[in-house]
Amino acid sequence: MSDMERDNCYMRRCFDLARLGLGQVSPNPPVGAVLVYEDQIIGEGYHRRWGAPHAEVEAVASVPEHLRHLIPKATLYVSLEPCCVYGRTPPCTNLILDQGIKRVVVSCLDQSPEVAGRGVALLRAGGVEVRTGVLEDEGRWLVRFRSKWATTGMPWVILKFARTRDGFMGLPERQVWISNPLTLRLVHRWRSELDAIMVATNTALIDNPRLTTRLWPGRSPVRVVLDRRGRLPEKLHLFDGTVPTWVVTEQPARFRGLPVAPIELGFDAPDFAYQLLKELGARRITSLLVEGGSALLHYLIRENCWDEARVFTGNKVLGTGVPAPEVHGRLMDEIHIGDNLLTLWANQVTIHVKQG
Ligand code: AOF
Ligand code: ZN
Repeated sequence: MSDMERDNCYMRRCFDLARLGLGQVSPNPPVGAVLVYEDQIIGEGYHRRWGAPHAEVEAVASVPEHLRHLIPKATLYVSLEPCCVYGRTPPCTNLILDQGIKRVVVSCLDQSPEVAGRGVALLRAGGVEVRTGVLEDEGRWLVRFRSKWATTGMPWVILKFARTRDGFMGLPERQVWISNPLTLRLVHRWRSELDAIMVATNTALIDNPRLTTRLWPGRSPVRVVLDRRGRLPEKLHLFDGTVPTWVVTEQPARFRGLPVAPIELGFDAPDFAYQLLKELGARRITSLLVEGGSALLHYLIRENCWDEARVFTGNKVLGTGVPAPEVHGRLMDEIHIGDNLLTLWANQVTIHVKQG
């Protein structure tokens, strides 16, 4: 194996470890780390949940007693630039320097303004050899929620919808079933990995969704529902109090006594979408899944307030109905899942990270 292949190989292990923290670490990014001595992994770890030790700390702590003398001679691979500030935990740069580690390999820099390259600079100043940019596109993609939130104060917005083969989302006033059991479960997995999920009034009324993670282990995201005039009935699943639910409305008094937190916003404001995303960001929502309906999806696309789209196309043909939005972005992947085709898109305008 060449040096480059070796670095790529251990970085992939870091990514796999990092992904184990998805859905638990927000608003922190998922991060994985491995310690390698002479082509043997002597320790590895990942950031398990927000407030818990960082990946580097876990990796160092995992090295068994009889191998600890090798730590200063080992290379530390980390999927993200090590932090250099006292936050919930002490800086990882201190740990690396204290342990006498002399070589660190990093995928991408931490775009959080308090780090942003200073972690790497501190290590280099301390005599550590640091290689950055290993599988960088993939590394950036992994931390995209945190990067967008830390640099803009807004969540990463993922549009999700299903369309018929002839481009309709459904019939007016009626739900049309396009998903299959596999794609349904996949959506629940996505929910478990994201901070919040949003629907507008008509979807809440017509589908009466729960928006919970029932078909995959993990927690349910915060539910955000738009109800400008406060016309949603109290008996909806969204108001069952099982999951934190925020109602964006011009009529906050309407929701007194219900287990929901109103967010009062004027829907006519020209920058409504921006205000809404800023408000969610201020509440530490770093990722938002938008599940409909059609008007809300069209609106967010028109306002260019989306970052990623996950579109299911089923086999049904309706001939008429509610037109599905057109997504113009970079096609990242196409995956057949039973009778559905899943297409994954990235917004080329807002995107400041690329996929590997
Ligand atoms: C790392 N390793 O595993 C993670 C990092 O609030 P704190 O103390 O958890 O620190 C937040 C900072 O650490 C912030 O810059 C975030 O991007 C980074 N996360 N850093 O060295 C890790 N999860
Ligand atoms: Zn750290």
